[in-house]
Amino acid sequence: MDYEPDGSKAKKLRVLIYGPVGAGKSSFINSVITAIRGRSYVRAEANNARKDTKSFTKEYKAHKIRRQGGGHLPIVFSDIMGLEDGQDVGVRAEDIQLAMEGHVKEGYKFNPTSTLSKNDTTHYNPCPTPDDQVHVLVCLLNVNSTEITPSVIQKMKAIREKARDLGIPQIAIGTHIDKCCGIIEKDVKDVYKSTHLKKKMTEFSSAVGIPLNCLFPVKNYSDDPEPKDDMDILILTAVKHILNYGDDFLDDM
Ligand SMILES: Nc1nc2c(ncn2[C@@H]2O[C@H](COP(=O)(O)OP(=O)(O)O)[C@@H](O)[C@H]2O)c(=O)[nH]1
Ligand SMILES: [Mg+2]
Repeated sequence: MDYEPDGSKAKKLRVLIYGPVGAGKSSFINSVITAIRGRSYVRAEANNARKDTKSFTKEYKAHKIRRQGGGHLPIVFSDIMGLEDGQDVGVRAEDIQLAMEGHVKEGYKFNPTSTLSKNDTTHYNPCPTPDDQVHVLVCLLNVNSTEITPSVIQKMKAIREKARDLGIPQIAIGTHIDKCCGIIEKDVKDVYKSTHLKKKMTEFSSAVGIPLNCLFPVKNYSDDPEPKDDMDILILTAVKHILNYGDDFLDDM
């Protein structure tokens, strides 16, 4: 993959992924790396304890993608601790805002009960450069999670509004489409034939306030890590839109 952001603005495109616990954020990052590199990849720790509702990814970490010929692609994906239902649990919307502005240094462990303080000089970056700042915000949801609780919706709304104020483009990705209906479970190629998925995506769109044309269905690599073209197409379609939106944002910077 040859991608270069506008180097006069930023050396790499920074993509921030947020969403509820278990939505498939870590799996999505692994899936992108698998699709780009053409071989299975497991690094961003995906949590296999399906009943677990507590967030597994706690540290703010940027995942780089190694280039075939050496070095890294100029894109980094940050996966953050999941949004959880209720006060003082999961990542705080305020911390996601700080991350978008580039104030959160890598390695910071999100604290559900308090927002990163300016006085925490080890983790707070007082003067973020355009490289530290987030260029695309990605909202990730399991398309089958019918009830997103009002408190999670509220947190997502706060994040979206902050991104809008900062002019950061936003897209949404619907995961677990294979568990949504038998047609897709049998063959991911038939993703656009499923009226059930269409209904789910429409509900998702209105729940998070992101238009349908900015919402992409994906089946993550989870049980079977072997690369497959039909899965890669959906994953890379989402990536292509992320890059396009990121470029538009850099243009406007
Ligand atoms: N069937 C299926 N399982 C998925 C998909 N995406 C993620 N998973 C599984 O869902 C669980 C939670 O995923 P994870 O990436 O840890 O979610 P996170 O909390 O958002 O980082 C794991 O068991 C994954 O293997 C998907 O598209 N389809
Ligand atoms: Mg995770």
